[in-house]
Amino acid sequence: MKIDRQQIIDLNKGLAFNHTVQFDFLANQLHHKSIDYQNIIKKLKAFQVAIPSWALGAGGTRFGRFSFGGEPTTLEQKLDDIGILHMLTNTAGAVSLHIPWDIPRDYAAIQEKAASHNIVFDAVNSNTFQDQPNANENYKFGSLSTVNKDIRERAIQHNIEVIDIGKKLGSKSITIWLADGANFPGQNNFQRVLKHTQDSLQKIYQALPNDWKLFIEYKPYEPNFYSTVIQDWGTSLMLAESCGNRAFTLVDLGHHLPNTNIEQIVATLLYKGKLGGFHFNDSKYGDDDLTVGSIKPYALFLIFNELVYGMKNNPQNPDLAWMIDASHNTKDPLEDLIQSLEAILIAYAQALLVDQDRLKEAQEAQDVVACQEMLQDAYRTDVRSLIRESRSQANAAIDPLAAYRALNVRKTLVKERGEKSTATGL
Ligand SMILES: [Mn+2]
Repeated sequence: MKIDRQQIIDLNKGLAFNHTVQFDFLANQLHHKSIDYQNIIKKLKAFQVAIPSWALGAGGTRFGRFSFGGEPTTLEQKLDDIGILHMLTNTAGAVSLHIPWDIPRDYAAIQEKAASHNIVFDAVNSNTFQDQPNANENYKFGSLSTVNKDIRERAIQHNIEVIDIGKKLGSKSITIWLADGANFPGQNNFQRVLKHTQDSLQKIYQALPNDWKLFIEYKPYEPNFYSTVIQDWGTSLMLAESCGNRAFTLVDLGHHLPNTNIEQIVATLLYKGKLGGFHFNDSKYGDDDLTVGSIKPYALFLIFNELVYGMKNNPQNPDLAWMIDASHNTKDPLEDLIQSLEAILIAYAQALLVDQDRLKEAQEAQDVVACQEMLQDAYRTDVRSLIRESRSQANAAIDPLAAYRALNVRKTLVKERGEKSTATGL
């Protein structure tokens, strides 16, 4: 299925009057506050988030998987789904591939398909957290960190193969997340597994093309429950520094213990020029992979406040890679992704409302109340009509979720692909 641009323009016509009333109201308010809302709209229009190839089907849990009709079964179909998202939202112009779930069979055809949807290839992701069918490696006790030298070498080789696949598609970065760790005290010698991991990452880094970046993700627990080798941002940063200046830390919002001050981690990494990328999702208890902004929208805004500050004030930090990393067990994955993209843009737009110069003045005057008021005023501003305006200007859907439903996207996909199609992934 491919949505025609004209279908969206026609749907927008029906929403134009209400949208204009709401947008004019907000534009007036922002004008009175001397906020350059046109510049914010420009930034929203340009903002692109990579959709992970594993998020287009139903997600699995440890207890089961309930498939969703019309799931994409090939990489081509996954790109078609992202094409639909991008057409509706104007924010999904990139894909993040997971290898080996999505190894292209025909590179030229895949590149052509992506180009036809205006999708670029963002970071590629390696997988040493599960054994592949008929593979020799056994990652039960770890991969890059394990005491078994042969398995370590194979895991390094896998990552180098992933880089080679990415090179053929035009990717410029690889993300490594390690499931390595221990379930019980004494199982691993902490120092030895850390050294193995560092050595392995350095070998992968040596195979990295000059214009590529290496992103090192961290996570405090799961699937191992006693310890994880790369447990936190400090360990990730230390490993990135041991590799070189093209290695960076990647922050996945769900990979923190409850109540962690993620915005402070973001600020610290930006200051050191070592924040490489982001995996957006939300969580209540752990790595819940829930829809972005569905549980802690204020925390998301505070994170974006640091990101916006960093993008303006930290030239030492490279452009960031924005990705969603979520799993959908009960929702239509495409609807869920539309909700996530909306939540990301809302937090970004709110953060752009913060007058950093005035905030600095209040901070220097030690006016705690004024500081808090400034952030909360931005957060409590309903910026949705700004986002709708940015989409309308790009001929994307003013209301993407409503358009998705009005165009019967899922029904059409089920008709095309069947009720029982299953996407690759967990
Ligand atoms: Mn992640």
